[in-house]
Amino acid sequence: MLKLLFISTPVGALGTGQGGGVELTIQNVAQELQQRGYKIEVVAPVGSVLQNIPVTEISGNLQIAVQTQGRDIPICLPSDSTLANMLDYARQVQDEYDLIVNFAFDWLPFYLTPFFYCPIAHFISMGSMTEALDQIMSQIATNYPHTIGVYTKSQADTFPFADTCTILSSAIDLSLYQFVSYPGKSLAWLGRIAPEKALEDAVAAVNITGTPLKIYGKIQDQDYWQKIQQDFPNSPIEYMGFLSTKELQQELGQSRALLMTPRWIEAFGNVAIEALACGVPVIAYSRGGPAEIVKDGVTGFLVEPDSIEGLVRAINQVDLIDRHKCRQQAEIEYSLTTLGDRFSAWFNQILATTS
Ligand code: HBI
Repeated sequence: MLKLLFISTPVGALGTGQGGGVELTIQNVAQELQQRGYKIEVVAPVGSVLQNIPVTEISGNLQIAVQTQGRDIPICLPSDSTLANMLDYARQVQDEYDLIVNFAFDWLPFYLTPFFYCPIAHFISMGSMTEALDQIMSQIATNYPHTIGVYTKSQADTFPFADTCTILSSAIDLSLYQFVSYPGKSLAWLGRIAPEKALEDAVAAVNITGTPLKIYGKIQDQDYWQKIQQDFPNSPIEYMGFLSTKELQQELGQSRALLMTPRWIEAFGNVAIEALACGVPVIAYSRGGPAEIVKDGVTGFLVEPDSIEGLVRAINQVDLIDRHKCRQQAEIEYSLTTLGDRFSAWFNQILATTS
């Protein structure tokens, strides 16, 4: 069976939430392929934790989150870069593996691809971010066809090399999520608390409806979080912290609906399928990944992007949604089995063209 080396996102240790949705993707892909007999090793920053997957921890200084920079930022690496150290480790052990799978959304792994003799598959977990990344990714897309994988078509469409991307969607371990048919009163918002996720829109909406809103996720931008609380002093919101999947799904299942208010083109929106798996309808801006997930009027509502009134209207109708349909959609479209089928087909295609 194939031996795979995964290179993690370098922005934070796996399990801290700093890496957002891609942390879940690495856990789920590694878990499913290991179950199918693949030998998997994950190279990740010190402090990384995965369930039952061997992790090689690499020290050094973490990479700055690319979405906090502008489109024209120069390529940057801190001194003693964790990313560079991970790639040097991969270089040293590459002959023990059939394929390297890169999950870092950074310039260096793309630039170094021709320097490796082991083939590299690049899974990219966001839409287009900077000119320098678009350039180097386009070069790899041209010189190494089919080696770039994405979550969704709308994510791929943000890149000049859209047509060469392999669309892999996403999935969750459904056995970790329990269906809840009778929820409590609260709505939920879930994700990294940072400007691109536009939490302020969800707060503005519940400020109008008066519906309690429970907020889960890592506070990535403290000033941004403080500003929201100052702008909406009396809104019915409660910050619940960053929970593990186990704790999160227990809370999430009690929600009347999940609000998703991405300001950017959300590449996928793993939180949407986590909610559906618990029977929780999703109210989302009709933009990016969530627009490809939510079946409008059936498993939630798609709202005109950035429209607070649209969110309010959807909140007032959400009890009409049949929560069984939400769980059903997760089971049909987002199981680990379908994820494993797509990733192994992608890897086989790459190895067939590089051998
Ligand atoms: N920024 N530089 C950098 N590298 C990443 O791998 C990265 C990031 N920002 C966000 C991020 N990864 C993940 O949270 C998303 O891809 C899901």
